[in-house]
Amino acid sequence: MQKIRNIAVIAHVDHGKTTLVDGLLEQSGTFGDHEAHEERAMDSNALEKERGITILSKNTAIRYKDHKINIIDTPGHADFGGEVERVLKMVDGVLVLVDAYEGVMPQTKFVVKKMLALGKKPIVVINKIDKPSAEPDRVVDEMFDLFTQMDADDDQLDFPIIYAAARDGIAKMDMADEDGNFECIFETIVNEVPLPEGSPENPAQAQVFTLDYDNYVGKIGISRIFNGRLKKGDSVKLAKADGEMVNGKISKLIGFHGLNRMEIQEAEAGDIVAIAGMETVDVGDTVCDPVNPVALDPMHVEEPTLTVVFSVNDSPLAGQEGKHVTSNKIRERLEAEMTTNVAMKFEAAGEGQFRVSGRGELQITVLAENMRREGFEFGISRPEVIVKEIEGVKCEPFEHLVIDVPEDLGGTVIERLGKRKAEMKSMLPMGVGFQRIEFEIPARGLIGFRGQFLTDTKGEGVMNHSFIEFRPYSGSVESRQYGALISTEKGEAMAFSIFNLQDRGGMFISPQDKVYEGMIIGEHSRSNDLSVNPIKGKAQSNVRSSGADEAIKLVPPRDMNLEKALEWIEDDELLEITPESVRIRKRLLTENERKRASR
Ligand SMILES: Nc1nc2c(ncn2[C@@H]2O[C@H](COP(=O)(O)OP(=O)(O)OP(=O)(O)O)[C@@H](O)[C@H]2O)c(=O)[nH]1
Ligand SMILES: [Mg+2]
Repeated sequence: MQKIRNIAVIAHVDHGKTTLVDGLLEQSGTFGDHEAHEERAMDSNALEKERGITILSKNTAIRYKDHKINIIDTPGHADFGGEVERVLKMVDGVLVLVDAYEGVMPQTKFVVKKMLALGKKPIVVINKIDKPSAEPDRVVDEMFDLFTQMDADDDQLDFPIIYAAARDGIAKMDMADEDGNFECIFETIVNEVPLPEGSPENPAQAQVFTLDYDNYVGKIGISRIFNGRLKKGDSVKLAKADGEMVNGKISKLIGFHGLNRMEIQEAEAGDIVAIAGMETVDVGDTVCDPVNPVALDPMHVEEPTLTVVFSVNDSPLAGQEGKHVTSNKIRERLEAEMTTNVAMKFEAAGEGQFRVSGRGELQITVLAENMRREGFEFGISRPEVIVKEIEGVKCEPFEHLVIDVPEDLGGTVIERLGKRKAEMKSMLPMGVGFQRIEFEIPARGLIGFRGQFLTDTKGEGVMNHSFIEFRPYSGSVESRQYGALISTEKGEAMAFSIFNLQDRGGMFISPQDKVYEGMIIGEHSRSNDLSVNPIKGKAQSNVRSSGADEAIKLVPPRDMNLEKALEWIEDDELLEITPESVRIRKRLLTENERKRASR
């Protein structure tokens, strides 16, 4: 039997997980000498590369001495927290990274709590010790406090600590030591992470934790083998979540090594492999011995907290920029998404409307962004939190929010959050003139807050949040303070009219942009909506009155990308998303309709 170790790398967003995995691949010699690879090699899909964040967890394997180490890199952003929970079931130990300056952040708490509850063996990596502001000792204390608060058992509390600068390939067991390489990380994994339980001699049991798709072999289930052996060509039973047993056959077994996948003939208990051949495979299914099929515990999937409605685009510009615009196409695409993305849910919500639920705005914008790149055109409504009844009480999701702000701005932010029903939990100086303030806040209060926060802190504030639990509903929260500037006309925006509208508020459009009646072209500087005409040209007689006429000075428009626009809109507004544009509009396009509806 092979000597296998299975680990996951978990942490708050950006604390350096994927970078550390680069180092593990590199220093174990898994990348061949001449094998070219990019930075953060595991972030392989286009949106991950562009945004520099991990969206999907991915696994790889390295060899260290005579050990095989299967490594699963996980996403750190709270919206993808559901992935982490699933992955944790597949491993026996974890590397918990924490930034040597930022310390324990909301998602650190989230992942540590899950990891401890599942009884995994932690190895703490204090990363980015090269930062001038790093305070590794403080961060170690924070981690101890966190583990204690979260009821770690004695063995878990006795965690090894590694200090690292993952980006530079440096690690050591003591801050006072000379900088070393990742040898100490490999050794700690091999010595501390338990060998997989289970035996190759038992009847086969493998659980699927991620789905993949391959044009040649179809649906693939990436699975951890808990017992027995799997061979190419084997007949198996697939145990579904509802208890049904489906007959299947392993048409291909795929093994992992570094960034490569290769076909293998056989794999056994303890290993992580990809299994092809079963079109009905879902996350959580157990691939079992056909004679003695015993399902493993079903997988708990985190429930969604946020929902938006995707709809057929019915704006006056509909169908001009997208390839896929019909209700059927949108439905098919969403259905396809849900077969691999288990953290999201979808249901029809009326004619040409689909309710899509997930863990947060980023998760939803990632889906929308992928769709627009594939040529889709559609509308999206304002995100709403999911409200549900628990023991007869109306409840809503609450989040743990941590903000780092310049000291003199703390007051402003606290006041602002108070109106959004946030409760302050602690306030600490962070050095370099910053304060860290922690809150608990209804998720509803966070919708649309980020933009305001960045304005209030002049872009210097940092905010992070992560789901805590459903709690009793907390009454109304303050939402957007400013009204919209709404176009009354259809046509192309003119520089002259934009120029004249600039002192009414911040513009979202540039000259020559297409506009229509009911489209929102900017944010009013007051709280009410204002209808304006953005296509009025300068009267002929004035054209040459001043020499500088052509050079009207326009303030650059506010960049309303998908995320910002989604945060910004209110209930009576919609986003119109096409491969080329993100427009904001009123649901009801004419002023008359809006007046009638408001009565
Ligand atoms: N100074 C410093 N920066 C680092 C170090 N390790 C990683 N970084 C940087 O931190 C940023 C985030 O690194 P990633 O590896 O993408 O972090 P991650 O934890 O995988 O992020 P998510 O997957 O999005 O949660 C990148 O800009 C890295 O270059 C380090 O040791 N020192
Ligand atoms: Mg990453």
